[in-house]
Order: sequence, then structure tokens, then C-alpha cells
Amino acid sequence: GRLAILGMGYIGLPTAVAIATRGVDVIGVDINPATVAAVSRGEVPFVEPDLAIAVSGAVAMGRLTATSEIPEADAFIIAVPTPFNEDRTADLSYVEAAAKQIAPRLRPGNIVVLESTSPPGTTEKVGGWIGDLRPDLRMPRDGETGADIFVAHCPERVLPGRIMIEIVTNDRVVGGLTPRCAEKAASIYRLFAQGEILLTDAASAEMAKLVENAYRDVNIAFANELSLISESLHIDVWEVIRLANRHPRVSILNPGPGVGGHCIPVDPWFIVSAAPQLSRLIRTAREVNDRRPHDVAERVVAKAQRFRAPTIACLGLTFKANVDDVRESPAVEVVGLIAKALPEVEIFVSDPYVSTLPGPLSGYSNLRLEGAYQAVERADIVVLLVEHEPFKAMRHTRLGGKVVYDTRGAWR
Ligand code: SAJ
Repeated sequence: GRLAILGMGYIGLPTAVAIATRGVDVIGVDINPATVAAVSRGEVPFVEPDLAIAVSGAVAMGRLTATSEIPEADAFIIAVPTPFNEDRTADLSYVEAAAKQIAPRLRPGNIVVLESTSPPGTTEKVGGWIGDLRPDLRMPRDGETGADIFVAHCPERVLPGRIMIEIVTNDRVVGGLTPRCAEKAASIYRLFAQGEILLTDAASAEMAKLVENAYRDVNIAFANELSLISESLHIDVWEVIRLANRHPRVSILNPGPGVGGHCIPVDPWFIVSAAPQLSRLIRTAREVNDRRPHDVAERVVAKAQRFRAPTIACLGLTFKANVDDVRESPAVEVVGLIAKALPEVEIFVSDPYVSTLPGPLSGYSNLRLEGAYQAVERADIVVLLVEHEPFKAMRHTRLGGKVVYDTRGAWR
């Protein structure tokens, strides 16, 4: 068999490798020529543990190739981004473009799977976009058998930093436009997934994915709110959570400087925009977490005001520990807010995964990227924003005599 995957990003590329190593010829398609060139050389354009070796192996074996043209194939997986618009509705333009590019290549019996996180109804739209361009093909409709093309949603749910493990071990939800579509799409995931494959309808699969991330967002918001409340009552939030979590049915997450990444800060809005009147808790959680970088920056500024000419070290820029991704990072937002509020203050920024200041920070002349030890050495105030492993180790040796603000509870 031959399978094409549209989008060679954090999801498409690992999925391509997982399938290619099962003896299927996989063609990775991407609109970015640099990505196509990198994958063709067997290289990965981003950092993810164990991915690089897997990609170079699959390319060397001739199982994985990359191109910018949509090829003919037996199955197509769409793994393109679904960002959000100004008004927080989903931007489906990449999904729509992918569906319309696949349409002319389709032959009877082909399977089309949407993996991109999408609002309820998107898989149905994918079927519609294809059907409009290909009136010669019978598209799946409920209660109708004998379709030529099978369309389903199988949302990705891997955790950045653990993608290569979770892509194999996670259970998968496969929602078809019809039960037969789900069954057909499941056959692809049975090639490499060791977890259970759960069959359902497309809208339930779409909603389940959004709910998973909204669940996490609401729970992080709970922890972040506890942090504010505890501080105002002069109680240590980490101690409170540690104790409460010893109850058999309580499992509170960690407060932090905010919620980043491309999924958790975005996906809950797709639920809110689908049912605005009813999504009160989900919306409020989003607002609590979005407000977090401001809360943290305000506290740093207040600490700085106790000094005449302080120097600040901010440790961590990525959106979470042990990844190299600074997009949608609350740490970047915190650093920017501090730099803006304290233009006279020298701020050293350090992150083992980052070698140039991210775009949003490039305009501040009081910011400098530094090694962690030098940064801490020279600082009066040390702010821990990401609990990267090398930072954790600094706890006992380097922080004496400094004002320390540990937003992640990593130095307790
Ligand atoms: N965070 C906290 N406190 C916590 C946990 C996380 O502040 O206790 C912060 C992190 O630092 C980060 C953000 O939340 O800024 C999100 O990190 P994460 O590790 O919770 O999740 P992601 O964005 O890396 O991946 C999530 C995962 N979803 C769930 O765990 C429900 C992953 O399984 C999904 O596949 C992914 O979103 C996605 O692509 O949707």
C-alpha cells in the first residue's frame, strides 16, 4: 500500500515514520520547500526525542519520501495546522486547501483521514469539499452503503517530548462519517498503534479531542487560581497541593507561569465558539490561564522595586520543560512584560534549548541571552519560568542570597 500524509510537522512526521516502519510506502507532503528538502535528506526540522533517528532510518530504507505535490495513494492523512482567527473561531483554511488538493487524486476505495484538531462538523465539511470537486465519486452518507471514498477523523493526542512513545502506546479514537468509514480508517492505525482503537462517529471524535485539552486547561486554571488565593493568604500553594493530592480522589495539577503550546490555549476556544452561551467554565479557565503571565510579571516587577538598580535572571523560554518550542510560550510573554515594565533594568535570559532571542523579545535592548550560570551569578532576582532539567540542579548551589521566584515549584 501507499499512504500520503499532508503536513510534515509535529504530528505528520512522527505518524509518517510510524507507518513507514510497518512496511508501507509513505509520502510526506508539505507546502514548505525547506521541510520537504530536510525530510528528503532524512533530517527533522525540529527537536523531538528519538524522532531524528527514526526519520533517517525510514528515509534510508526508502520507505519515506517527501514532496510538495500530492501523489496518488490508497490513503491520505491530513495533519495540517488548525490555528484560530482573531475572533477565536477555528481557521480551517489549511484543512480546506488540503481536502481540495487531495480531491483530484482520489480513486474509488481511497481513505481520507483528518488528524488535525478540528471543531465539530469539520470532517463532514471535508467530505463536502471533496464531493463538490468530485461529483463522479459516491461520498459516504449516513445509512447509505456503497460509498467510493471513506472519510474519518482520528485526532492526534501525543504529548510533545514523548511523541515517539505515545504515538504507539496511546489509545486512538476513530470517528467515521459512517461506521464503515471508521472501520476503514482504523485499519491504518492498527498498523502501528498498540493501544486500543475506539470506533465512533466523526463529531464525537472531534469533540472528544477538544474536551481532552479543555479538561487539562480547566485543571491547570484551577491550580493557577489556587496559587493566587494561597499567596494572598500567605500560604504555600505547593504545600497545599501536595497535601490535598494525598486524598484518594484528588489530583491537582501544577501552577505555572501560564499555559502554552499550540493546542491547550487554542482548542477550548473551539468549544466556546460552538456553544458560547453554555461554555462558562471553559471560557473562564482560558481567561485565568491567559492572565497568568501578567500575574507573574507583576510579582517580579514588585520584587524589583525593592532594589535600586537590580539585575534579573529569567530561566526558561520554551512553552514547557525539555522541549525547544518557544511558540505560544508563557515564559516568553512573562519576559517581554518584565522587559517592558522595567526598561532600565538589565535582564539576562537563559534557556538550554534556545540560541537566539525569540521574535517577540527582539525589540528590547535591556534583554540579553546568557548561559544559566553567568545569568544567575550576576542577578539579584532569579525567576524560574521553565523547569528544564539543568535548571533543577542549580537549586542548592547557586541561589544563596538572591531573591528567588520559582513559578514552577521546581526548587522546593
Ligand atoms: N502546564 C502547567 N501545569 C501543569 C501542566 C502543564 O502549567 O500541571 C503547562 C505547560 O507548562 C505548558 C502547557 O501547560 O505551557 C501545556 O503543556 P502540556 O504538557 O499539558 O500539554 P501539551 O500542549 O504539550 O500537549 C497537549 C496534550 N494534551 C493533554 O494532555 C490532554 C497532548 O496529549 C495533546 O496531544 C496535545 O496537547 C495536542 O496536540 O493537542
